[in-house]
Amino acid sequence: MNRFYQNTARVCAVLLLGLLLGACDKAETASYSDAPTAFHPSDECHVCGMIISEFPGPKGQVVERNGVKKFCSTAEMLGWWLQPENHHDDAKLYVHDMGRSPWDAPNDAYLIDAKTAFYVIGTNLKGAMGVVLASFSDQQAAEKLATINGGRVLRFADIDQAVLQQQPAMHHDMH
Ligand code: CU1
Repeated sequence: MNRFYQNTARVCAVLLLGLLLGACDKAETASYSDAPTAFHPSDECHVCGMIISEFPGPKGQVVERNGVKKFCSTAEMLGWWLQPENHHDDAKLYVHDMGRSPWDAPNDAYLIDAKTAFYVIGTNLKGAMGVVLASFSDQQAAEKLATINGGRVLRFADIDQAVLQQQPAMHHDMH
């Protein structure tokens, strides 16, 4: 009886070891992740080169197989994305969900798919480079901001170069 259990335990240990080794193998081959990463205090905007953390409001992030690009604002990322040469099939676009973040300190735990987000344009909120587009995962949260602060709600597909240029760039007071 004892011997039977000993043998069973031995077989189980061998099987378990095999599973663990297999899992390690997989982790090594699948190192690419298209999940968003946190913004670092020294990250610079891919377009304008400014330090992203110095600005309030939602930021943009593009995750591709060949790397991650970070942007000081949603508008700056969308302007970059609207250029056809930047369209890559594997690109994932992210923006902060301002329904779950204070405006001055967007929370990297709530980076959402930029293509399904709701954007509020025309508020008096301060952002970084370009027109301020406040991004939300929740339509009602976006509409609430538009009602309270002025502005209107746009979808990803509504945003083109004309939208991005319809207001003068809102420069953050850097001095
Ligand atoms: Cu920028």
